[in-house]
Amino acid sequence: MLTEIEPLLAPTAAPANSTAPASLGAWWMPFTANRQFKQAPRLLERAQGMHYTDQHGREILDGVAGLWCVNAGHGRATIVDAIAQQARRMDYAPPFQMGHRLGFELAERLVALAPESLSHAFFTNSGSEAVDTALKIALAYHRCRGEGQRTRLIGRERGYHGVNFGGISVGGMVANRKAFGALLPGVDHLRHTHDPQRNTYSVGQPVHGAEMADDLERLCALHDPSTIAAVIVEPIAGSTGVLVPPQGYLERLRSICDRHGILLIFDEVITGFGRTGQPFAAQTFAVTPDLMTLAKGLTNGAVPMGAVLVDRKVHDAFMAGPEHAVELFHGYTYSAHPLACAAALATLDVYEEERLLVRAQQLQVTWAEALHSLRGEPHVVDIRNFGLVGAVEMQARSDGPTRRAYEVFIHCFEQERMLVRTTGDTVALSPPLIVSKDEIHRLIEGLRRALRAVG
Ligand code: PXG
Repeated sequence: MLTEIEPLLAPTAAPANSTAPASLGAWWMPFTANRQFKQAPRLLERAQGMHYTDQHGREILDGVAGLWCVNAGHGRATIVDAIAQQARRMDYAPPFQMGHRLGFELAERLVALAPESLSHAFFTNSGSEAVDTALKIALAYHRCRGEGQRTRLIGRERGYHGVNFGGISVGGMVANRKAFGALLPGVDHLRHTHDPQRNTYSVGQPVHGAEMADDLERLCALHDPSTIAAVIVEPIAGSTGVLVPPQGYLERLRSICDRHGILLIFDEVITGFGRTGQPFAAQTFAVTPDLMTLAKGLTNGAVPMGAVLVDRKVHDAFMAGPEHAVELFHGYTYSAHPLACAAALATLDVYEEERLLVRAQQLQVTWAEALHSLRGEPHVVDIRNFGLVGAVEMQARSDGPTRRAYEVFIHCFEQERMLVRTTGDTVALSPPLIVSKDEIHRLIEGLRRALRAVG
């Protein structure tokens, strides 16, 4: 049933130079209501700076950095040039028993940016692959050390770790799991950290809830810690609607892992590359994981790429066998793809030259004040923020969860000409880190009007 949103959807006539496709039939689109979308498609044609241009030539303010990835803004000339030049110089290089300069340079740059103990980088092509790679490294690490009985993986309710089998097994978003069978065996989940009774409208980290990390002790007691290989969490849970860790929570998780010899994996696919005011959330929260997964902002979204950063002791444990032996039977045809490496190196240059990885520190007060000014607007039941990420949670409407949020999304796009992201009945915002204070206010005022407009 589309009736209540039809008036918002009426598309303006396509201009003569529109490149709208002849048919929308064959592309089975990801995480999309395909039939609904194809009745009234939203097509993007160009992107520059803080804006997309849609098929009608309308400028759309990007409130979510594409999909949490275009941290330096769109169409950065140096990134585009680096990709083009690399495509001409060498289109592809096999990464198995061969290498190329950019892969080594990028790995060095990444480990230099990360907490000191993370000394090596393994390249993948997406966040989902980075997660499955990290889980495999964790399992293989314990086996290398003669602790092959450590086979259990612990995730967290409401966690999102991509869509591959490992990632959905440790993930805790029900819709992403329930259709896909029994998933990996030997997985368990910590309770999530959302606590609306105590923490609604927290500005930054909620005060209450460090003790929720003790749920890991419960799982250790249940399974025996000697069977647990790793715990994976997002420092700030993104996809589920921006859940900021309670003060002291990550520290406590770290110390419980240390006590029991369990590896701690931070999935920084969203929180990496400046979203929290430091290069990585591990630095912002001063808690260092043993493995860290990255993607998205790594190439500013320009070429698919992911990575796992690995603690030195974990890496070195693999290096004990004979030198002619492959240490890790894992990798992808496109690991360290030259175009992705070129894009990532140019992206890191932009981040550094424009000090974008710490820019959220300067903007976070403006951001928090603007977001929390939505308190009291219709439907709003909670507001959460950290660095340059934010979420406005709405009451679900009686005709079903997600319907109101979808209408807000459509209203923002069609009337306010801005792109936001919704999950459940939460609107999430994570603008490119180049966002100006004026653009922050535009986003918030657009969202305010949308909240007032929807039923
Ligand atoms: N881990 C985390 C923490 C993520 O947010 C992935 C892994 C998977 O990355 P790839 O590159 O395989 O998509 C993600 C991806 C949303 C949304 O709900 C978030 C993501 C992807 C798509 C939609 O806004 N995050």
